[in-house]
Amino acid sequence: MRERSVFGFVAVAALAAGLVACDKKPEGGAQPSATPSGSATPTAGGPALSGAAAAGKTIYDGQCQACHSIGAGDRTGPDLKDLSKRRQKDWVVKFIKDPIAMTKDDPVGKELLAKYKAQMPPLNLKDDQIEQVVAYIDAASAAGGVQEKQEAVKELTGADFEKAKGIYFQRCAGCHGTLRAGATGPNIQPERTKKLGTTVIKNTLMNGLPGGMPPWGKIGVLSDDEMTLMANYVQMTPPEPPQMPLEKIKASHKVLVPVDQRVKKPETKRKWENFFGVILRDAGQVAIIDGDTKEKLAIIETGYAVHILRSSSTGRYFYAVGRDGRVSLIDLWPETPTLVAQVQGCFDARSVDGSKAKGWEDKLVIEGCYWPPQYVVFDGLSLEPKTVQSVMMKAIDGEDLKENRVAAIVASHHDPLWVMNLKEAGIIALIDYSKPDYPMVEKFNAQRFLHDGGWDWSKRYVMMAANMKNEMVVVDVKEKKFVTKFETGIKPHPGRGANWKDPQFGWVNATTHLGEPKFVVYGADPAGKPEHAWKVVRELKVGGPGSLFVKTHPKSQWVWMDSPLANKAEETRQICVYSKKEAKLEKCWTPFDRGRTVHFEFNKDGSEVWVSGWDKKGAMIIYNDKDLKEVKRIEEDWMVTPTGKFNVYNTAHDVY
Ligand code: DHE
Repeated sequence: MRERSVFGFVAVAALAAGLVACDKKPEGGAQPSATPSGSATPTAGGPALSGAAAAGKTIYDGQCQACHSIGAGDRTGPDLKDLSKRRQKDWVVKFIKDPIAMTKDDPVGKELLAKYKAQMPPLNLKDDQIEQVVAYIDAASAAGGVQEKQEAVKELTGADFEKAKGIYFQRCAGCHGTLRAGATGPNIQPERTKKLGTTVIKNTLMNGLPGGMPPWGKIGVLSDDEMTLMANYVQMTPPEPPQMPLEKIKASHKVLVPVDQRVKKPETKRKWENFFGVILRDAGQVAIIDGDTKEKLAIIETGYAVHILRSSSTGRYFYAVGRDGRVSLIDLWPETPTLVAQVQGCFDARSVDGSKAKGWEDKLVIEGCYWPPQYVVFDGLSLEPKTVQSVMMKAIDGEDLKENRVAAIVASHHDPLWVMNLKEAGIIALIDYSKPDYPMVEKFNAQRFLHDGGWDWSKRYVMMAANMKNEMVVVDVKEKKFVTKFETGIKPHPGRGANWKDPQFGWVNATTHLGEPKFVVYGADPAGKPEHAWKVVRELKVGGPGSLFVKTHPKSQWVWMDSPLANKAEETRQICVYSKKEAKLEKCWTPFDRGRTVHFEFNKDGSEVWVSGWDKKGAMIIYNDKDLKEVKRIEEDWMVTPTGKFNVYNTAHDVY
């Protein structure tokens, strides 16, 4: 495997994006089969094929096989053997064309969704390709089904085991969980993976899946040997991951510039509130760039795969958190921005934020861990560890959890509170940092598999995505009350979201989706337009699927959106903008000829938008927000895999 490859993430949806298709009762009775079904014994490897059926097999193996079998029993979706016997051809075609509409509106579709509890994603197949897939299913059914080759699981040991463990951590754990119980991607514990078998798993690793699982083989991240290794590894029992108690966290703590040796006021003459921190993911660095002059001011060695940056309340410091659980504190006031402290609170983390309430500015920092299941609070100026608190608890549906990851954390601007998403549990918690030991003081039963989100325009309500449940959840942080949850589409992924005033619906917020090409606007104005609050008010088909981020600024007339995880290469590089005033898509374009484009950030005055060209030979592409014309492209050697970028002022004040 190439270490730290550009497509490091994203195992979203993974081993089963979940075809929910055909079950027993047809709408309108049993149908004559296009090809008579044959013997009861499935054919090893499948029947001899030609023409449409042969072409259909290629599509089936790449896009359907991880969730369906033909004669080997139900998987995430139903066994498709004899599909044409129990369903009208028209119905099957309609279902494959638009599985989302069918599971929403069609009575059989609804029944299937209820039974399999997994939404089949759109495959974006053309009519002739759908014909080919159906021809293959018919031919395979006629031959008695397909018994996929079952190779014995190779028990890995020594260096092979360690290598597979490392690949799992880098590529898979984010979506499937450290213990593989599933979250953004499905469960891939041995009970399930052994049923899929080595061949099917390898196929999925090679081709990805339409719901967001990246094609690791096709994009060159995993070699054939590595895919074999991983296919075996995920059929073995997951290893027990290590713990990270307070003593160990303390042992990792380093102060590089003691607090009393730091400058007392900004030494730099630059407008530091318009600095940008740019994550250079695979270089393990963060670049600090002057947003006015576009000059690089410093490259900070932060360590492996920084995920996000947040600004301290005053904006003086950037906090960086890496996938390795390391938190770095970067001081922006010296002439050259400087790394002043570092600490490791976990082995795997995605979130960090500071204390933003009046009287608490820059005093504390919280880190949310993916593994171990805990949060850690540090001193805001030295990163000295103060407490570590476990987040192990039951899920809202009563399930006993072995893993409960801390996803997004946002800091209240009004009260000494952090809002924390507890992913597996489905709980949004409030942490009161004015109390000794920084306890969880409220726990709202929200929805399972919480991920990202942010504030409404007034910073009273948080809106968080429960992306595997296709819902947004709303909490009133001022009144400390759960408000509601509502469906938006397949796997909403708003980033921190986008707030603006819609001409008809008052204050609104929005998200795009990982699992379907859909931009959704929902009311967020319970005082001014209560009838629309927390309801979807507009929907648009855009770009991908595979969108990760939306972004706007109070001065902008647009909402920007990306689709870096789309199925088609050109869509992974596409940017689209939506007009707030016209309430329609203004335009989409492809600014980059390689890699993907991802994530947006405005400069302080809202006149420019920065977009990452996410590639080993990366670029920062900067647009004038008024006319959407490119003003600058930073394409230096050091611009390695830029992902998130954060403007000091906008991040400190949560402007989005
Ligand atoms: Fe992220 C935010 C988790 C993949 C870039 N990402 C977040 C947050 C979480 C999260 C919980 C919210 C943090 C907060 O607000 O406190 N991300 C995960 C994953 O679990 C996932 C799906 C898989 C993984 O293994 O990490 C994942 N994320 C990615 C990527 O592949 C991206 C594009 C590049 C990368 O770093 O690997 C990526 N995530 C980002 C960015 C943000 C983010 C840029 C911050 C957005 C913002 O504007 O605040």
